[in-house]
Amino acid sequence: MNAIPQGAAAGEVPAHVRNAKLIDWVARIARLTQPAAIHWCDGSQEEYERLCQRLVDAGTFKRLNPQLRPGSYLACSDPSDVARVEDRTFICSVRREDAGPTNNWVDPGEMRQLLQTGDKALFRGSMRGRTMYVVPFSMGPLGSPISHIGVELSDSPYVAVNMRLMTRMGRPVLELLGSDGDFVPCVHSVGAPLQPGQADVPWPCNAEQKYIVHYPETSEIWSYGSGYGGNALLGKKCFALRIASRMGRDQGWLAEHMLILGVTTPGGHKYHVAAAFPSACGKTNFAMLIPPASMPGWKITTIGDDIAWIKPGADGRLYAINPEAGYFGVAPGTNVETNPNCMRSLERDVIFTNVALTDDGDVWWEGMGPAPAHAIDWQGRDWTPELAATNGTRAAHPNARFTVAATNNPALDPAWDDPAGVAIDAFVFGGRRSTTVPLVTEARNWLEGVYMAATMGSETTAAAAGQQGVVRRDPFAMLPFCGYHMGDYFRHWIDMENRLRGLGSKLPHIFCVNWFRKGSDGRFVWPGYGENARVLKWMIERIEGTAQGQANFFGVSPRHADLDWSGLDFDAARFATVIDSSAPQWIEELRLHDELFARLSPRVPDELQATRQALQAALES
Ligand code: SAT
Ligand code: MN
Repeated sequence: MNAIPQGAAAGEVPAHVRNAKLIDWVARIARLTQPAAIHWCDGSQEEYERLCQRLVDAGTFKRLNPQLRPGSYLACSDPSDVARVEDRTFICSVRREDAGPTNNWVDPGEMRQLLQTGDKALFRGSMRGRTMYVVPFSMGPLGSPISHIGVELSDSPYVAVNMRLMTRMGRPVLELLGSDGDFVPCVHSVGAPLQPGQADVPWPCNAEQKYIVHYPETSEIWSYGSGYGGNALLGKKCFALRIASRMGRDQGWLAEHMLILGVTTPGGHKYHVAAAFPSACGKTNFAMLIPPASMPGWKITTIGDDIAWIKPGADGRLYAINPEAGYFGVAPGTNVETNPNCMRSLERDVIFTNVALTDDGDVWWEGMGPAPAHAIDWQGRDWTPELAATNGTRAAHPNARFTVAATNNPALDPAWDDPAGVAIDAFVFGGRRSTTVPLVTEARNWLEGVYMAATMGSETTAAAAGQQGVVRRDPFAMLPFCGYHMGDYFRHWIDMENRLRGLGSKLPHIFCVNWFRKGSDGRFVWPGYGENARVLKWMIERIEGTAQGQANFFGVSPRHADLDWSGLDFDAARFATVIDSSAPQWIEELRLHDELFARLSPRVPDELQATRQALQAALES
């Protein structure tokens, strides 16, 4: 056995690391996983470049043409490791009921046996032949009262460089941690130890076994077998949503799957909107949206594109930070029309994963623009438009991603890194629904808004492994990300109303949107993207008390005349097809709400059951 003696692991600790708990934990994980070396990340540019070069040498990265895409790389993953694996994701709370029926649960003792303590535990020796990177990171602005620190130990240099773009990472975090600061421990292994002399592959992972494991009571994360996205960048979904949602419930705050944007009106008033959509439903596009030319004076700025941590302030308003410092967005479909700010963000210093490589050393994906005559697809094969037309081969994987620092975004909000956060004026909830759900509806009160969010449905996308395009209930867009019982999560949201009212505050407005209604021809009716600014404008004017709407059996929606149509040809008849609520469809929809509530029973708050009954009565009358 080439076990690392305790002294060796401890001996590699840089002098500036003073946190005893951290030093001890790193030594313990090194004894368990047996890496060949330990690298403490300092987060510097020099280190980033050195690790990227190591990835180039290993064949994981291809350096892109520095004239066309300076400082950028392409990684192509193993075809078996391309998305989050929800069926391999576990919430190991002490009691099964606390994980709830929407999470996979295994007894924590049993899981620890399987991963850590048993003779054949998966992490035992799992880093042999590899370097273990110690990645200290802050989720949120350094030192913010809303932020938290984590440390990820990973045997993947791809993870280390991605974490540098996605979080505030390195030495400043260790300084903040000091000698006795607390952190969330995150252990990640690709699960592909190397025997002496064994050659590595470009994308090591474990095709047989994957475990994405959370212990919510002790705030620990253990991830095994995958190197992709949310499975491996543990600050993101694992910490900032699953672990943090549980921390927020216990401590009185919210960890949400929401973008945060700033809207400045022509009158110079600034509002902040937090919006929840499931993965790959356009959160990044919405967060970077440019209003159409016909809306002069309106300006939208990005605070975050995926996750929000939100805390009540002493004034009773909700203050939000983006815990992340970069974007891990879907590349396919992104172009100068759908998201010009994003395309500008991607001009340099980007890590692309699973897009195609063009012959001039640049990247391409479906929906980016004119196809190249020839490219190498994400699986390393020749690709031409002719081949694609004959056998449907995709150049980029549908869940292909870019990783880029937030500071690349030309629309970045000046307050994006403000430790105080921004005060939220509105929540928006949206799913991908080809029928039933109107373009926009405002909830008449907090409870109605919570009901809308709790019963949200969405058609599944390529962000998660599994069947695509089927409607599933995705409450608050948190179905795969809530670290505790979904019914208790609804209760936490309902209770927030009294907490805020007690502090004497005006509550944020709540809206429900659906950009994805389809016509009888199967095509999207609403143009979406930049035109969504019209809907946003209506929301802001509702907050200001100037816009009109019409009460439905459920909330308030605009009539055609209530929206600003200047510069867009979208007549009342077409509008009707995106705003209407068809009674037969809603009767079916309410039945699906019942199914969700039955699944979560007995922990569904009575208030939501009562709202459900009231909706039925209103629909029938
Ligand atoms: O792979 S991730 O979980 O980071 C992306 C997503 O699902 O939104
Ligand atoms: Mn997401």
